[in-house]
Amino acid sequence: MSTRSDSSAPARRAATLREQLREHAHRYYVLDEPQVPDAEYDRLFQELQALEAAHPDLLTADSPTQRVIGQVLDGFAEVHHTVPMLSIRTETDTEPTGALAFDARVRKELALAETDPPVRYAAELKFDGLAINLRYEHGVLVQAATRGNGETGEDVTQNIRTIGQVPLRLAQSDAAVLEVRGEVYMRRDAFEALNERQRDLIAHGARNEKTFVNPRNAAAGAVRQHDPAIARKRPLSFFAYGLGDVSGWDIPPTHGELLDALARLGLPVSQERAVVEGAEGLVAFHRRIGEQRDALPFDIDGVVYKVDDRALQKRLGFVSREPRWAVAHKYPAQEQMTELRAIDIQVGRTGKLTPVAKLVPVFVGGTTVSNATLHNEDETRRKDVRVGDTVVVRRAGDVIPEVVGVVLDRRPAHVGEPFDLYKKLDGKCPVCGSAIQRDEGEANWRCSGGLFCAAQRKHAILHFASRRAMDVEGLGDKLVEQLIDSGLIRTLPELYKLGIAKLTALERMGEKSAQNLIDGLARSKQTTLARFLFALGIRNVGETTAKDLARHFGALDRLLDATVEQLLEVPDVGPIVAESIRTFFDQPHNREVVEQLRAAGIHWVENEGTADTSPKPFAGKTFVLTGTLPTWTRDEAQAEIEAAGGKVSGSVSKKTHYVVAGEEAGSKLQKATDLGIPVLDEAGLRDLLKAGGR
Ligand code: D41
Repeated sequence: MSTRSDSSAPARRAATLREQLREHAHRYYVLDEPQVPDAEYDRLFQELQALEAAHPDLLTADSPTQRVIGQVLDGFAEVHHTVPMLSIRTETDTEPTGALAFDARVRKELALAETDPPVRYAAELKFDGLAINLRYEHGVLVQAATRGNGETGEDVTQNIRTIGQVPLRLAQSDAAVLEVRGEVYMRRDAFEALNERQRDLIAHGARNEKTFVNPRNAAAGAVRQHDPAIARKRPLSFFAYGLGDVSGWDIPPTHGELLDALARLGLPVSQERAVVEGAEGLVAFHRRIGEQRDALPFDIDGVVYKVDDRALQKRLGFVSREPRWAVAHKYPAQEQMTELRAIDIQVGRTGKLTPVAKLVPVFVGGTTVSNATLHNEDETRRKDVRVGDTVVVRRAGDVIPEVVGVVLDRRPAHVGEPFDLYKKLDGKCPVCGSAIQRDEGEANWRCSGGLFCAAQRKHAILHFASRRAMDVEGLGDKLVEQLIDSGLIRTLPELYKLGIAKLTALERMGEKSAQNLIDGLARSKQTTLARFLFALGIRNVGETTAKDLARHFGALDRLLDATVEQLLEVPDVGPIVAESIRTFFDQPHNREVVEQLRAAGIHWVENEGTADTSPKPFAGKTFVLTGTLPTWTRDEAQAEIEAAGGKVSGSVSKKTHYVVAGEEAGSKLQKATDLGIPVLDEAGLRDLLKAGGR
């Protein structure tokens, strides 16, 4: 047995830890793509620190514990910080005792006696983003830089300029130099929207795109994005919390007043802050913000306490780049690792099939999580998530928990197969057994059962009854819920069999409302083929397509048996729509529902659309409506356009012929202008109708 320290068990462990920490730090700082949650990184780091403390001979100069993390990367100009950007000490004890310990330390350093009054603190949020220095000269933003290693950061002025909240010029300040420090972060809604867009791009075959594991990584990626046009599409926010270099400006005497002064200059400062007294005040703030954490629109990983009085701050000074007068008091981590036991498939109310991870329960962001979404098949495959893997779970805000990645280092030998949704379900909806389908360029598999599928029933009935579909008066959200949950109806056609006695047996259902519903149902039976088709909720068949189909086929039976080729003859019906229609009518239960509805007395005049011989001056023209018109509602304007043979689309593209814009028209108007598409107001539309579309 060798006694040399570099082959002992602690030495081998230290080497492994260093290697892992280096790899994780590279993924985190350079690739913006961490593999393990911060909490796990911290655990490894602390283990190494403890090991090195117990065996000082194992300490190496290049150990990650000896380095101030953060690196300057290629591609951006270096910025030397005139005043170094310090770090903040972290209190990892997430209990109130963490606040007590900080107050005790401050009192001790200041040599205060127990009888001395409480210390006053400024308490604020700890935003989970990226520290940035904004340099204003004579009130004008001249430079924005990342923290880097605290001494030297990167010049990211171009990207920071895209943040609308960051003033390019300060309100009433001619200070020669005013450096404002703060955190750039991404709101949770912006993050979700960004990832949704990324998933969509990936589903459409974009190869270089990825999703981000959390808002902080998305923000870091956006700030260091080399193309400012891309940075602009990743909406960031900013909160100010301190100062750097200052000359020609009187710094207020307390931190609380400093934040007020920054807000008056037009800088964003969080409203969630307070000046509090002593340890008790800190504990109360920590608790109050902890309760609000999920409801905040952005992630925080803790709160920050700062001695309020600047004179006291000076007395306290700092040790190894960390001020003694400030501390970050953490909350339970929002990301944790756990083991994936199984992957279930959930059917949503619109028929969307979502893979759901069944996990070994884990405490994340303050609650125990045992299920987490995997979003869709592409996402699951791209991350290569397999049963038996150790995965990273994120739970933040009231968003459903999600699996953000796999810790490949921990993959066991007996891991499961790559995920294959179709194979797993044998092509059938797990709720109703109907065929599942996935359109090209669509990220999600769906159940084609629609009206028949129990998971989609409530949604399908609501859609069926909606104003633009069968227009059943008196049948809303609550009632549908009651009808299904009470078991009064199980399928759509049963709606038309409801009698007054059964209805009045429902809670809060008087005779009058019951009669109203029955009358509403009776009235809805006289309809049009287009409305009926739209009401069926066939995937990809919206109102316009339903009208096209009704006009083209004239009779339901001709449509029921139309081949894909015949469907493709309908103007504006492409392969995806044709396939959806065919799949829908190929399901025996859907045919059955259609027959039962006809048997219940639903009827329309066949060949109504085809018999329409009125002039169609707008034939082949596509319109987009945006904003509020002075007299016509959106529906009325649409009806006028359609009566003249035109189409109304939801989004502006090169194929749009006219945009009709009213009051408060937004991005669609902008896009029309950009593309050089003619823009009409209501009067212009009326003129065009009169002129017959010329
Ligand atoms: O919200 C934050 N992440 C935050 C970070 C904050 N509210 N206050 C901070 N205060 C400081 C000192 C005390 C050094 C002025 C900080 C940071 N520093 C900080 N963030 C990253 C490195 C340092």
